[in-house]
Amino acid sequence: MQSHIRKQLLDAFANAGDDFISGQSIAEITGSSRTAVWKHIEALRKDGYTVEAIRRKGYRITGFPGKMSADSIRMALNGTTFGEHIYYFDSVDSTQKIANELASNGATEGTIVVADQQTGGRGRLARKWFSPENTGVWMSLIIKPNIPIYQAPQLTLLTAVAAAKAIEEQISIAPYIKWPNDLLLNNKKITGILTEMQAEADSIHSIIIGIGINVNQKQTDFPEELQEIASSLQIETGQIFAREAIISSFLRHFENLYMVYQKEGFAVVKELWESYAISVGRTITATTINEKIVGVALGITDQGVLLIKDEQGQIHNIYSADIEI
Ligand code: BT5
Repeated sequence: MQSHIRKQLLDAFANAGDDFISGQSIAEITGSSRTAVWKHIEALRKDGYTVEAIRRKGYRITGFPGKMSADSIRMALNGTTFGEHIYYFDSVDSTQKIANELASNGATEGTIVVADQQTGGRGRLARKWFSPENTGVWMSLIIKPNIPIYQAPQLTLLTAVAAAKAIEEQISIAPYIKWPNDLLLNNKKITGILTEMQAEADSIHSIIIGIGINVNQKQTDFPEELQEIASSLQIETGQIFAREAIISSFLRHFENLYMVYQKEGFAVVKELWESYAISVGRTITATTINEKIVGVALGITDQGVLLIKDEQGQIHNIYSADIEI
């Protein structure tokens, strides 16, 4: 579409606000035939606009490029049954909080909660997750796996693999996974994962998977304390990405892996996880609540426990720690 026609069309939509513009009017504005109107609408959609079309009423814009909506996410979903129920918020305390409430109230598997901005985004151990507007994927996914509670940590690892695959698909660079739940590019954190569980007695009711992916931030968008340790897809590639495409890709990879996992167990996920892991075979330092262990990371067990062999040859099982490489 020629740029002056595009501008006239966008101006007309802006003036119409929430009202629809008829196909006839669009034909007049664009100087095209009635049957060519859809081409202009498709051109806008390709540019990232969400255009609602209703027969006999016409068209109106309900979403803008960069500005997400439940509709823009729904339109991007592809090859996944997850995301049938989408709860979208421009600004929210934490998507984990909302998803936990939804799960308590019977939300089904595959329900997602997405926010453009979080004012109280959280990490593990009451840490904060920086979640500014317009730049990242801040999402919680509800799943209801039929597995014993002790296997739940495997889903954090499965999530890391799905996120790594989604990012690799977008930028053609494979991120590294740092045990248990960080994704790194150039040694800087681009994604964090937080898994929470609702369980009764010995059975899992729901698992809420929170994932934060830094997408379109510039380095200066990060607060000082994160400047050295955080990065985004834009910083690493110089490109801007549609967050909807990343959500779609993540859900597709997650669902595929999850199906294999439920049928065949953890082995496939474990192998993939180790192929993305930065630490396997390298000397790392694990700081647990009680001690500091330096040694070679051997891999993970089926329970997602990290194995480190120290200089004396002793093997340590690491359940929870901060890792330095
Ligand atoms: C995590 O915790 O990495 C889990 C982050 C999960 C965030 C998602 S967003 C959607 C959902 N809703 C929520 O409220 N949370 C989830 P942890 O491993 O504890 O790492 C937290 C640490 O990462 C912080 O202490 C900072 O050092 C660093 N950090 C905070 N914000 C960051 C960001 N945007 N990018 C990179 N690093 C960050």
